[in-house]
Parts: sequence; C-alpha cells; structure tokens
Amino acid sequence: MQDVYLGLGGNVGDPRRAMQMVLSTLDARDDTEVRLVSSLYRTPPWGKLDQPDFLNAVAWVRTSLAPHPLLEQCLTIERVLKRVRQERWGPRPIDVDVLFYGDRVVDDAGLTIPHPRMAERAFVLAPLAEIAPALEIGGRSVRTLLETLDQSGMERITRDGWWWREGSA
Ligand code: PH2
Ligand code: MG
Ligand code: MG
Repeated sequence: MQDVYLGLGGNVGDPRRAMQMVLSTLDARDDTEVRLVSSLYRTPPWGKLDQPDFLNAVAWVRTSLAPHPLLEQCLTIERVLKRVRQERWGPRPIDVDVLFYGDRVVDDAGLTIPHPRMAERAFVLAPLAEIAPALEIGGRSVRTLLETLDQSGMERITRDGWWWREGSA
C-alpha cells in the first residue's frame, strides 16, 4: 500500500457533490482507502481568471493501485461525472490530480508526480497544509511554502474534513 495525496477541484455544476462521489467511489474499492480529507475551500480561479470560483480540497488515500491505474480510475470517475476536457485551466465540474504517490517520482507523457505546479498554488497547499503540513516539496515543507503564497480571496467553507461523508449514510 502507498500513501497518496490527491488534489480535487471543480467550478461547474455541483463540485462538492462531484468530489463526494470521487472520494466515496475510491473508498468503496477493496484496494483503496480514504484516510483523511481536508476542509473544503472556495478559491479564486488561478491561471485563467474569467471563470467562476472553484471549490478545492485535498485527500490522503492509501492504495495498492499503481500510479497509472490510479490515475485511470480517477479519469474514469471524472468521465462518469460528465467532465468533457476542454481548454487548459478552464472551467470543469471535477478535476482529480495525483499530487504525491509515496515518494515515487513519475515523469512520462500522461502523468507527472509529484505534481509539477502545486508549490505555486495556494488552492492546493492550503488544504494540503491542513492534513500534511510537514510533507516536503523540493526540500521545503508544505507549511513553509504556503507562507510564500498569496492566499487572498480563499475561504475555508467547512469546519472539518467530513463533508465528503455527509448525505451518504
Ligand atoms: N484548477 C485548474 C486551473 N485553475 N484554480 C483554482 N482556484 N482551483 C483549481 O482547482 C484550478 C484552478 C486546472 O486544473
Ligand atoms: Mg488540476
Ligand atoms: Mg487534472
């Protein structure tokens, strides 16, 4: 089993529900367990500014799926949730990114781990700092890196990380 961190985001339709579905679907698998999820954050769009605010969160999961099959599972769930891949950094109902896969480094066409741009993104590091502040990216902790970023306009909208279980009982 490997410890994996996933970044979740979306800004079309009901991204909170889409993220709940991703996490419940992964957790229901025999080979994958959701261990800890961050609060949910409302975040200003990054990269392409003329689009709605996003909801973002980060999840720690344990899985025996290898990196590519794990990504394939996430993309399959994205497709079930009717995501059509359009413009880069544009609006989407759900996006699942593999941020870390143990301490594995993967660099090929479809998949780069650790996720190459997360150290610049407060919408990734703020939720990640909540559940794994000491995790290191390029020798610096998530907690330290977050201090270098602009967090203006970001709002934590749940009290804790249990939002993904609500309404599923
Ligand atoms: N994802 C993007 C591009 N911009 N901005 C925010 N706030 N949150 C995201 O998840 C996000 C983004 C591409 O994956
Ligand atoms: Mg993304
Ligand atoms: Mg993605």
